[in-house]
Amino acid sequence: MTSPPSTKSSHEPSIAEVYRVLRTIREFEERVHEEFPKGEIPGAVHLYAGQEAVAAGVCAQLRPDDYIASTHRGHGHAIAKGCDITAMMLELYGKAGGLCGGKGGSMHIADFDRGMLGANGVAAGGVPLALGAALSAKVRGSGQVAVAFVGDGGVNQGAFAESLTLAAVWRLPVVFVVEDNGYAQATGTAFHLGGMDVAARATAQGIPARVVDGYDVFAVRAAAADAVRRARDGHGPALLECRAQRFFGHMEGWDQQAYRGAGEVDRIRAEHDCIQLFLDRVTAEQQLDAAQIAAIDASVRQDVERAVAAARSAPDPDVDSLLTDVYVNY
Ligand SMILES: Cc1ncc(C[n+]2csc(CCOP(=O)(O)OP(=O)(O)O)c2C)c(N)n1
Repeated sequence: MTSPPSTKSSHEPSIAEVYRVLRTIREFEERVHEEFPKGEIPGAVHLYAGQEAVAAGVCAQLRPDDYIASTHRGHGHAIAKGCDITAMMLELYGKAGGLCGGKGGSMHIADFDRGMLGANGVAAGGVPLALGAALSAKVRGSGQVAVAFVGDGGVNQGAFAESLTLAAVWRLPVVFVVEDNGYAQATGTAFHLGGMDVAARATAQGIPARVVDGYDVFAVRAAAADAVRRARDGHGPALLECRAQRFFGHMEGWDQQAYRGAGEVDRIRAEHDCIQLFLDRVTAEQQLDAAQIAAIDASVRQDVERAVAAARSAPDPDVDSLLTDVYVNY
């Protein structure tokens, strides 16, 4: 059912809820990294660890009926938007009961009930989907907002440039969240973006844009609050360029990172771990104590353990379901 128009930006999650999302994404990704070499997970898997603050900070500002469109590196977005992690894990393992019936895998996780319009194997493929959702929300007057997550490589696709133009011209309630993790596969941004800010491309089209420290969930949340409020109140699109590097290689099974500087990943893990930075701050400010943190950690570990166990023991999709939920039956 469509919610009535509202200028309220979100059900503001508590600090404990934000931590739970950050920790769940990290635990999910580290566990998939451990499980992948065992050979039971088919298809390509791109891990999001290191970038958790972006998904958690942005989705903290969204209503349950808002939309997100994701990328090939989409687990974090799905978790932050509230997708069930057992159903996600089943999907990764290609099992019946997965979010897409076990037919999509990591790069096609979608859950329309949560407003998750899908991960996407096509670089920038989700951006026009978010645009369409925003257009629909505007026409229906529903007060919903759509977020388009896109990588620094994806922004070099024509679909991204065209989407910026349409969003500006039609004043759509869409927020573009560019995740600059420093690399498109193995090509550094200094080369493929020529060292330029993506934010400048948006401002050139009259779209307000900010560069945000993507390791700082509080900074992301504040920037997202402004952008989402603006969109919801009918003032049109905004863009956030969030900078945070990933911990793992481009994709599982192809984890070599020779294109990164010596010690680069170790330094990021030691100095720019968004979860450690979050914990440093919330413990110093006495917003969470050690017992609360330990309880969340233990409960998340159990959830992920249960998800993996369920996925490993679940049956494959029934052969009778082969031709359901697909666009074309040959
Ligand atoms: C249209 C298209 N061209 C090429 C590819 C191959 N490809 C997969 S991931 C990727 C890099 C994407 O980089 P970025 O958007 O920065 O995301 P990141 O992997 O860094 O998170 C490319 C080129 C693709 N998936 N889609």
